[in-house]
This record gives sequence, structure tokens and C-alpha cells, in this order.
Amino acid sequence: MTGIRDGVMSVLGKRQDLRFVVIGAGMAGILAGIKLLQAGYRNVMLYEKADRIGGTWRENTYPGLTCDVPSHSYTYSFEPNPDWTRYLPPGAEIQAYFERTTRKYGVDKIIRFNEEIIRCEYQQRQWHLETRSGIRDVADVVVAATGVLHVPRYPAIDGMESFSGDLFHTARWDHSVPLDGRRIGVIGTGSTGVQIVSALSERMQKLVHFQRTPQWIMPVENPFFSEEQKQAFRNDPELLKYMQNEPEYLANVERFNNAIVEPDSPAMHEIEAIVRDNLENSVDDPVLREKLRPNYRAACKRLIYSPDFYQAVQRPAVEVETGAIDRIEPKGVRMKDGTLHELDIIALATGFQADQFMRPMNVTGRGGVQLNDVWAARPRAYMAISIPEFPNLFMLNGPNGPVGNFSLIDIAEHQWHYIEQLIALIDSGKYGEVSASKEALEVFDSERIAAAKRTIFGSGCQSWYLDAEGVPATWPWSQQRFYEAMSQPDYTAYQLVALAEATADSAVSDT
Ligand code: N01
Repeated sequence: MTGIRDGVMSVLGKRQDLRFVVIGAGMAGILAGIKLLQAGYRNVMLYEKADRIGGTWRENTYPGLTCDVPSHSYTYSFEPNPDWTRYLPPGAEIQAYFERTTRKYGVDKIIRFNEEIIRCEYQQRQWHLETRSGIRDVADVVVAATGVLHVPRYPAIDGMESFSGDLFHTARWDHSVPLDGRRIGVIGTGSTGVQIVSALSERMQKLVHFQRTPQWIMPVENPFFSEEQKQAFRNDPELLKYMQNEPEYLANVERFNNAIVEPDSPAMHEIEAIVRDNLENSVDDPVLREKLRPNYRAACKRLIYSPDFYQAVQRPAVEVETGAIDRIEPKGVRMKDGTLHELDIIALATGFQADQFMRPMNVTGRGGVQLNDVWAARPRAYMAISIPEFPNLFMLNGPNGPVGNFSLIDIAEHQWHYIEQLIALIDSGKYGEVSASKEALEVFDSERIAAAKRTIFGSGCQSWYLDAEGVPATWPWSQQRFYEAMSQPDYTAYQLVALAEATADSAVSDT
């Protein structure tokens, strides 16, 4: 189908009047804004529900917040940063990096803050959008960059409202609440809970870590970059480029990805041996060690990288509570065995509803099709990017894309490379509507599901990677296959409606 591509490339730029709306000003939305401006489009608007950019890095500010991807790899490929202070970037530095980059590329001038899109409806060949405050907009192309983990999941524990201290979800950390020398309970042992416990274990008078399921912990070092090193990065762009694409890190990511899709590979057995040794060698007390030992395979849940979690849980002020929670009472957390943990603060590190994506936005596609109906069983999209009957709407970090211990920035950049080729079809003036065909999605999704069940994520544990039917909601093939898939769309998988035809149809529906 290169004919389609060649044909449209020759007339590129014909429709520079195209109106783009990008939903969300987190990492992916900012990327879309930068790329659209760089491509020469001037009619671009980003809508952001909050009062600042940053997405997950704006919302999460809990103590210890750190990205587990090395700093220099957690950057846009076109915007290296010589000033990272540590091997693993602290959340506040990532937020500052995105704010700086947004300004540098002029994206800050095209964002409307405090405007949550609540309705997005396809009518007469365009998307009609409405924000919560009542602003209306019309776009030719919508890029949904709404993020994956943005709706906090609150646990169903009785009595939460009765607690007399401070209780909040970790993505809503209340910084007005003093911490030092007080008693805190942290419920949850995902990446978030582990980072918080590690950060607070020496500050609290008492810290109870409520662990429903233990986690495998991958050891990692997190050294500071010296002033000399940062100066060298500033002086030498080649060195900085090297750091961004550090061969050892890239090889590790590739090995890790291959291990995920081949759970019985030597690479996966190697990962298992490392985390097992970490547990055996780091935790002295045999009773605590057994409490911390998972009964499922490493990397089945998202693998946790931590330099100091095992040290933290062995500090005198820390207690790992593995019993079942009965309820929350005014004074603290009551266990099923009757024990009461008296606390001043309870932090709910209980994760996110990972299947929401654009929702709760009300999205209506061609012919009145409702996204909520299409996604009733599970969110699906061809290549994680396009949904049949939702033309000219493309997703960054959409459902069933790659998730794991690697940079989502890299994923979003590859996805953008793919999306811009779809936009070129619309921009050419030849095609009025571009969306994946139903047949292509069916084939893609059935192959994806079959492969996903064979990944390590499907090896028998509970995690946010699993969809409502227990199938890993991820890209289940190699990283290489993802890069190849994103290099150029297979246009035969798309329903392409000629502009003339789409316009005629909309004229009919107008009458
Ligand atoms: O959430 P999670 P998270 N009673 O869903 C427990 C990214 N991230 O916020 O395992 C008791 O992983 C639940 O227990 P169980 C990263 O992608 C990245 O920690 O279901 N416990 C689990 O322990 C990560 O994977 C970084 O039995 C309850 C925990 O809450 C994703 O965010 C840093 C419970 C939830 O774990 C989500 O991580 C931080 C209940 N009723 C986050 N309900 C980086 O470093 C739930 N739990 C890049």
C-alpha cells in the first residue's frame, strides 16, 4: 500500500487549516503539541483538566517519588537534559523538565488549563468537544493523550470516613499534614507503597506497611551525578546522546522485554535468580523474610526496582502487617484478628483504575457509536492507537500498548511517528476519515490476547496489567516487533473514506 502513502506525501501541506485538539497535557500530550507545531500546524489546542502540565508527575508528589527508568533515558529523544541530579530521576525534577520543555517549544501558549473535556462527539466529519465549564470546540483531528494511571483506585474498606486522623490516596498527597515523628499506615505494596515506605522509614515514630501481597524487588543503585559529570554532559552533546542511549541500559530493556514474552527463557530465570538472591541476602530475620516472599513469579506484577526497600522494612519503627484488614476506625486500622494499629495518617497506595483511558469522557463516534459500549468488555484499539468508527481520533499510550519497566516516552515517540503518517492521509486532502477497520481490530486483538496469555504477566498473579477478564492488557510481543509496527501503518488495516465521500455523507446527515 505504499501507493497510498506516496500519493498523499506529494500533496502534503494542502490543509494547513486543519484543527487539532490534544486532550491532556502530560508527557504524551506535550509531545503531540511539540510535534504538531514543528510540523507547521498552527491550529492546535491542548485541553488540560488541571491547572498545570505534567500528568502523572503533577498528580503524584508523595515522599520518595522516583521514576525507575534512568534519568537520561526518561527524556524526549530531541531534548536531552544534562542537569539530572541522579541516575533515577526524582518526580519533582521530571515535572520541572516537562515544564521547561513545554515552554521551550511554545506549547505552553496553546494549552487551556482547568478545562476538562467531558464530551467528544463525531458529527459531520468533525469532532465536537465540550469542556466541563461549557467551552465548545470543533476539531478535525483529536489526539487523546489522557494517560493510563490517572483515576485513583480507592479500596473497599469499611469505615474510612470515620478515621479521625488524615487519610488520603497517594496521588492526592496532602502536604499540609506533618509527617516527622508521627504514626503512619501505608496500605499497598506496589511501586508507590514501596517508594513511600523507603522514604519515610526513618522519619516516622511508627510506620505500618499493610501488605496484602508481597513483591519481588529488583536491586538497583541510584547514585548522584557529580558536578563534573553534569558539566561534561553540558559540554559534550555526544556524551549526552550516549547517556540517552546507554548501550547497557538498552540491552537490559531488550533482554527484559524478551523475558516478559518468553517466561521460560534463560533471561527470565536470570531475573528470578537476582530477585530471589536480593531477598535472601538482604533480609536477616527469617520470619520477616518469609512475609516478604511472593508466591508468584518475578515480573508477573510490574517488577519493583528499589535500592533500599528491604533496609527500610527492617528499621525499628517499621512493621510489615500481612494480616487481613477488617475496617478503619477513628483511631486506626483494625485487623480481622482484632489487632488495632493506632495511627495519625493513612496513605492509600492502592493504585489506579487502569482501564479508564479517555473515560469518564463521553465519546460518541460515527453513527452514534458510544465508546462506553464499544469498551464495555475491555478497552481495545488497533495497535493501541485507532478505534473503528472513531475516525481521525488517535491515542497515545492507549489500551493494550507496551507497559513495563521501560520509558513510556520512547513508546509515545514511536506511536507519534505512526500517528503522523495517519494524519498525513487527512492532511493530503484525499481522505476525510481515517480509522482502523473492524476486521483489522478483530484479527489484531485475537492474536494479541492469545499471545498476552502466554506472557509472564499471565503466569498467575493479580495486577493492574490484567483486564476485567484476567487477560494481560499489554503489547505481548517483542520490543523490536513494536518498533517495526510503529515504523509505518499497514494501510490495509484502515478504513479510509475519501474526503469527497465523507463530505457528501455529512451533507446528507445535515439535511
Ligand atoms: O499501584 P499498584 P501503584 N487492601 O496497583 C494494594 C506506576 N508507578 O500506585 O497486590 C489492601 O501497583 C494492592 O495489593 P494486591 C507503575 O507502573 C511507577 O503502587 O492487589 N491492599 C497493591 O499492593 C506502577 O506499577 C513508578 O494484593 C490493597 C497496591 O495496593 C503503577 O504506577 C512509581 C487493597 C496497589 O499497587 C501503579 O503502582 C510509582 C485493599 N483493599 C508508580 N487494594 C515508577 O517508579 C489494593 N491494594 C516509574
